[in-house]
Amino acid sequence: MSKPLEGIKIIDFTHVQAGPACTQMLAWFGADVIKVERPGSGDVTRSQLRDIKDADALYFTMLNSNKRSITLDTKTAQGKEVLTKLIKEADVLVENFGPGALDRMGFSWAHINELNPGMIVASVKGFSDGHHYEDLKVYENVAQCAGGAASTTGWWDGPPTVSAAALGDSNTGMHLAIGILTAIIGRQKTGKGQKVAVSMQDAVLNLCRVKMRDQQRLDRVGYLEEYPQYPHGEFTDVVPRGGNAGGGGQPGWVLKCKGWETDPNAYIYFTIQGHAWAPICKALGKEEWINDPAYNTAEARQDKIFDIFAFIEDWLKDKTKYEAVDILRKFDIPCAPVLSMKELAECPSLRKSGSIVEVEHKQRGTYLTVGSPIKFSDLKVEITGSPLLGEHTDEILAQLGYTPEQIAEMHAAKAV
Ligand code: CAO
Repeated sequence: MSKPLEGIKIIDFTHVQAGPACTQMLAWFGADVIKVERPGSGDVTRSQLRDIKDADALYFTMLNSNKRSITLDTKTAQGKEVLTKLIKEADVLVENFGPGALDRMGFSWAHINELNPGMIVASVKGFSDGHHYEDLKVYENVAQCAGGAASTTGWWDGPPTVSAAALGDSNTGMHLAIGILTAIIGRQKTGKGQKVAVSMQDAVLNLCRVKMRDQQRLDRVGYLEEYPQYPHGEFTDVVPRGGNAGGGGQPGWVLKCKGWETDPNAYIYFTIQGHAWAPICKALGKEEWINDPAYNTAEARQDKIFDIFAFIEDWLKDKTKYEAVDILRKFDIPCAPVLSMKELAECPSLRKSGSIVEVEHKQRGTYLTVGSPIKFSDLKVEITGSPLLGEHTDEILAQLGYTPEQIAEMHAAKAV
């Protein structure tokens, strides 16, 4: 079966996580993604946090599957010539170098556009063009701090806290993928390429949209009723950190289950959905709360929400997180066990759906990776191992029309 992005050629000039996550997803869906790496070392993640001596690290293999790799020193004349040829025949160039690096290399947007007017140039930077921090280099947690995630995450009496989820890196890559696909569709109508840019700060902020909602509510009324600070605590003029509170209109909290004293993940997340109040009371054996005016509206429950959570924790104390969810699911209560990475890695449902997959790698044997979270009725996403450094250099050069002699000369000159 032909894949939807087959025929789209992407120059993958990305490194670390934000860019590679974007191009990996496009490769899964059929694009020919050519990862361009510096000879000798390649993407820094090949050697970062290694668990097997001299083998590509999982950091690299889990972000670069389904790609081809060419090594190219793009600061040499020969390297520039090869990159120029690639640009002339590719559809998209994706990069996430530090600000100005592509220009310094001699491949400004204007020059690329001249070489190939249909080319889409997609970039990740820490901050957007023209921003007063546009010159800054940025990593994940820097972006989480600059994008509003850190100031609104964690405990009210603790410092700003970053999330383990890659809101700055992979999330920015996903935004960029949407931008690239949009530009490809745009090009079908106009024939013209364009520049697509996503800043990590903007991508984080986009996911913190509800916190910007809360800032405006706070400005207007002076409190936020779904936060643990309401009604007993104090609000200042900025959105506070809300611990594990539900961010929407449904109060929720992480609650202890049987075994929490020794198992750091023996918890469930429990949501008190307004219209599920009666089933919640039935599940907890507290039917007298169903029509009690002190409990039967969200407003009435607000000042005793933590007493209610304490009651539920008492109900949970003789149930494992799995047993608890098995009971609560029968009452249609939104909840889930808190799952560790080990539990996720071993989860039969995730294996069955292809969300966790084992793939072959030439150096590592098999390794586990996260498969496509997007499922299609007409596309089976197959994950293949990441390429070794320069594994496809000769093949790609030959496809560009270089003879074996010219390729050997480039190797000798260390241009590839
Ligand atoms: N051949 C020759 N030179 C190459 C090359 C190649 N194949 N590939 C890269 N280079 C050069 C670049 O041209 C650049 O050179 P100059 O600085 O001399 O112009 C240099 O290598 C690396 O540039 P860099 O600034 O991208 O690298 P860094 O390690 O100092 O910074 C990072 C890394 C991630 C902080 C920076 O790239 C960045 O801010 N990127 C944008 C934001 C981003 O994506 N961050 C997320 C990363 S995931 O956590």
